[in-house]
Amino acid sequence: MPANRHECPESRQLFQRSQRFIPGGVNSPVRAFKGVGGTPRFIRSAQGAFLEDEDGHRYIDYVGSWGPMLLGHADPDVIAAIQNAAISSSSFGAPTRIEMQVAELLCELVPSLEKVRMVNSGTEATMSAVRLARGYTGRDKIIKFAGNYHGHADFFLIAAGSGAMTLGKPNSPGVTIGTAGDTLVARYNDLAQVKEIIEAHPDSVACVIVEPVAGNMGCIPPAPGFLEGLRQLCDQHGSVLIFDEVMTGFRVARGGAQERYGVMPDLTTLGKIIGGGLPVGAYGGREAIMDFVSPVGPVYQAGTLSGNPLAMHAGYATLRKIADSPVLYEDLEETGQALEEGTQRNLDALGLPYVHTRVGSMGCLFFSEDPVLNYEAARRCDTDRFRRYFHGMLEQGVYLAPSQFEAFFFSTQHGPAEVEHTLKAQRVALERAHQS
Ligand code: HOZ
Repeated sequence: MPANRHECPESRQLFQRSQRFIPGGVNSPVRAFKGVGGTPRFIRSAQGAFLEDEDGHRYIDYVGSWGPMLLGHADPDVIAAIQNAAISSSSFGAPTRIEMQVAELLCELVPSLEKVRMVNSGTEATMSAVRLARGYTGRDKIIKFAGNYHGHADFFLIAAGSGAMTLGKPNSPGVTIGTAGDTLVARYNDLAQVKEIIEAHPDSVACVIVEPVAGNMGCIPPAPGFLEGLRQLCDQHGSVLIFDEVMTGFRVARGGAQERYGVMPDLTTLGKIIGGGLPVGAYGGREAIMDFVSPVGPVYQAGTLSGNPLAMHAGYATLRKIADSPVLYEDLEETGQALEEGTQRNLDALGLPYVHTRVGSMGCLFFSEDPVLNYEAARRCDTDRFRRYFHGMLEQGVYLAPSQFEAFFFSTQHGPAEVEHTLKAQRVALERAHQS
């Protein structure tokens, strides 16, 4: 194993080979390290809070597969559930007991869910939820927020966050003018603007879709009253309120952001954690709306691998642990506080006025001296300093998302020792990021 994490000959060689057969060498753009430069580390295994790359370097993981790994990697109960399920075949394309149990548990744990439909990814969940909102209201337009990311369906790739923001392409070619015209974009945390837009399109807005905690332009919490205001506006104008909780579901509280902030959407989209690391998505909400979905209602949506038994067993094992532990979210909060306080101490010691956000076990260090409440403010961050900080952390064994415009996530397996190492590394990385 090379002594220096800077050297990664195996990853470099694999990346070169991958680029011959996979666009950009990756299966999701932000993984290519374009936002920070250098060679993406090819990961061969992970355990608990740690990743190991193909060169044998170990890292404390703050990506968590972009959110799903709330319990850490290779949780023994989740692995056992997958192994046991696989013995009985990996797919039936027919109803199963386990998908019913997952649906039951989701409706028990997520306050606004009365019925839920399983799909295979967050993108599928948000895309289907919007189709349902349109079918239910008989309206075409949707309101989304600049810098929110809801997967890659055409009508979401307008002012999109995440990889689209990292690569500076918030509007994708390939999205027709007609499709783009039905997406109305508002500023995150700006209720007055949503009101203006919704009033300018009377009886036309099918839904407002929002990340209740934005996690795809860094991590930006909702301003006080923002979510409540969206609820009111949707009620006044007969629009469906969709919380995209793919990232925040079971992350910021057991019942997601809706529980944490006490605001109930009409529809909720889920993914990531509910699949225990296997590909999964779900959308659900009020029965009256969900019963518009085929085969009960006229809005069509289907999928060969929907409710896949391996994903359902992994998801159920994860959700069961979450449901049964009385202290899981308190423990995560404690870890989060230690990270937050330590980061503030590091920033103060170095006289850096940067902004640190955190909601539950997700957060972000913005290289910005001003508060970051929306897309424009996130865009103004010093991405060059972030790049140096990122590489400083990587060299010291801390794996962050390779973009200023992604959140960090930690798991129940991140304990005091991992926090201590992270904060020490952070101090050094911040110092280095500021050496000219
Ligand atoms: N858009 C995802 C994070 N916000 C990235 C997913 C991935 O690259 O795996």
